[in-house]
Amino acid sequence: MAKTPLRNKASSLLTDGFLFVGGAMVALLLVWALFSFVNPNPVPNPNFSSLATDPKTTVSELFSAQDCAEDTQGVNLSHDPPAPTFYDDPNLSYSIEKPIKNWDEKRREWLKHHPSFAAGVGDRILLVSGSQPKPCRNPIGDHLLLRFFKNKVDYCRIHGYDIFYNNALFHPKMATFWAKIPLVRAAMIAHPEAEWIWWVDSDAAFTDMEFKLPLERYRDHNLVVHGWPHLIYEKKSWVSLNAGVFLIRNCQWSIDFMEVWASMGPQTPHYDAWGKTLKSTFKDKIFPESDDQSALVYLLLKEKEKWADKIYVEGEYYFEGYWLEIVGTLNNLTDKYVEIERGVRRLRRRHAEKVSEYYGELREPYLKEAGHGRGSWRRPFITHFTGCQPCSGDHNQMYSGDTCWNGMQRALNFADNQVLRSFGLVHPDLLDSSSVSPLPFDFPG
Ligand SMILES: *[C@@H]1O[C@H](CO)[C@@H](O)[C@H](O)[C@H]1NC(C)=O
Ligand SMILES: *[C@@H]1O[C@H](CO)[C@@H](O)[C@H](O)[C@H]1NC(C)=O
Ligand SMILES: *[C@@H]1O[C@H](CO)[C@@H](O)[C@H](O)[C@H]1NC(C)=O
Ligand SMILES: *[C@@H]1O[C@H](CO)[C@@H](O)[C@H](O)[C@H]1NC(C)=O
Ligand SMILES: [Mn+2]
Repeated sequence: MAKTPLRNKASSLLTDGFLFVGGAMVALLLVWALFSFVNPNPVPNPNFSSLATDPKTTVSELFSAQDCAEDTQGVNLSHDPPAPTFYDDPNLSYSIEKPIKNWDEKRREWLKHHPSFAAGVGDRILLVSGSQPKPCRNPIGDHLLLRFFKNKVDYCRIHGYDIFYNNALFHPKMATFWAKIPLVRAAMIAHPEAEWIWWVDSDAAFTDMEFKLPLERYRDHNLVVHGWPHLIYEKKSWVSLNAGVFLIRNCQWSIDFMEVWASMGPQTPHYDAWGKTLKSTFKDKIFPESDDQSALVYLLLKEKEKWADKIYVEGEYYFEGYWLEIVGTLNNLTDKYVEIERGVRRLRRRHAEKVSEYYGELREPYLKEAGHGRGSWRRPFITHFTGCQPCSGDHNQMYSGDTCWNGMQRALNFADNQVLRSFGLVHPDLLDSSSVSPLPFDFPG
């Protein structure tokens, strides 16, 4: 069943934006080409021979064997001492139906035995996503899911995050939107080295490859969702937040919270009763089944004292954003970013993909005026295709299939252009993923 998005102003204005894409990209290419002639400011040529005094030395010989035994994060992947940990306790279960106690202590104990993971543990993120075990009914559904998955892999590679994409049902009765809860819970146990599990729906795409979660802001919270407090507490709307993207801390609080959250799910004898309760609580909820999103809003409303102080309702930026209000702005955003780069030579410097975060930070001062979220000219962080149902094809009837399809193409190609740039390519037409052009680079004159 399709979830109805909150703001459904299907404006025909948005489709006008599509016409501008080709023009904008041509302009972008021209600007890049022109850069080579206009900026006289030289960056010193690197001395490649200074890499090694002996030019026959290979790069790997420059580094010790010990460096090579560690992965890029400096963690030891071949160390698991015999001292027992929670993994050796036969009573500990991955199942959402079996409670876990003292998880924080168990995690800490594991980290003690795996000291190479201790450094940086507070910021370590595992991104989790997934889709159904079977082929999609929509003939192009699997292609779309592949591109959405590729987009997540790109984002994670650029930021050094791990990713788990799942196609198995972790609880036979918890399908569709309930499937993520037992999966996230199992991911916590499988990844004690990760402080955060970041669930991102399969129909959501990163559209700002540089932006990083402001983890410092969430220091005192355990769950982060995108939403609007007045719609939760005053309007009592089931779409006052979106449960398709959330960040949850790997801790006992989260294990307990997910147990309560899951208790409204289809695996319980109370499922039908919860459906009625949720439908009567939220006047705008039209379908009778209990769903994960209404259940989450319900817990915020009815068990506020118990949970709300640890739940951060993020409304400042597109922690996830409704695609229909985003896709029409993407070509204008491209222009804005080109305009910034035109004035700042170091932002245009060719660089290794691995150091992309550095260039993201360099860009920040020039985005100060951009704002965040709706109406901003900053790249939206995550664009969520709520209601488009790429896999089944059963999109919400308030949009045409073409609107969904074109929107996904534009967002995915917009994101891909940020990735391909490190490989010297660009999609000149956001609506045509098969077209690519070489990206002219801007070398010092
Ligand atoms: C480049 O580095 C090598 C080795 O460090 C040095 O001998 C050489 O003089 C350098 N060349 C230039 C142009 O700086
Ligand atoms: C990783 O752990 C293994 C097994 O304990 C050990 O032999 C190896 O030296 C460790 N590697 C590093 C780089 O510390
Ligand atoms: C596992 O659970 C059983 C039954 O609840 C209990 O008797 C046993 O002591 C537990 N074992 C451990 C290692 O905690
Ligand atoms: C894009 O920019 C043009 C020119 O500044 C403006 O007229 C138009 O309204 C913008 N479109 C959107 C969707 O923001
Ligand atoms: Mn979704």
